[in-house]
Amino acid sequence: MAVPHPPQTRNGDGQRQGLLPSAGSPIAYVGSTLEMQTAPQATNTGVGLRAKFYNGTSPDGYPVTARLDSQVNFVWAGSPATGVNADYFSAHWSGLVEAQYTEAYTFYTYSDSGVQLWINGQRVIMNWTDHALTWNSSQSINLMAGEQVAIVLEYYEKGGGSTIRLERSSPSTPQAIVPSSQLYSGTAGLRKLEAVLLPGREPDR
Ligand SMILES: [Ca+2]
Repeated sequence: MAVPHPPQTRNGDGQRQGLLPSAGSPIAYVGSTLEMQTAPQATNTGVGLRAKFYNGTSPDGYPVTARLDSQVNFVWAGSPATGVNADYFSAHWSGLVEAQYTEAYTFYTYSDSGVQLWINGQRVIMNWTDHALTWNSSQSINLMAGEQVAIVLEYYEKGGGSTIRLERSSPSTPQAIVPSSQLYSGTAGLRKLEAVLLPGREPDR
């Protein structure tokens, strides 16, 4: 979303003069010149989340296997991955999720069975129970365009049907599967995370 530039004039020295921004605006002063930082934009260059699969219904310890999942939208008829049980298995997806708009987002899971979701370190969905196909949703989460926040999704299956889906919506985003372009993992995700954790320090990889 483009941010309109404030009206500007030039004085006799050729220096730019602009309307002073209100407190808390994203406009920054650099040196003696009024500059406006470019509003953050979504990059939409994600490739998916890191997925780890476990035998048993606790997604911790050493995984049986790991892979990149471009999105989370699965209906498994049996084992979800080589070496993983057809029943009594669990999964853990992690990485960063990017917002396209400065809006309030809602995240949704559609699961059989147990599910829990963390956004930005807060657990926003908790239905870690045996259940048939169930929708769960988070509270509204305010995000900024281009902002990337940590996401962790955990899931387990015991028997019968096996489904897990991750969706999101915002006022400008019809509810739909979170696309791979807004999910970051691996080196790309770590670079983004490093930039968040170490502001001002450019990732050198
Ligand atoms: Ca089941």
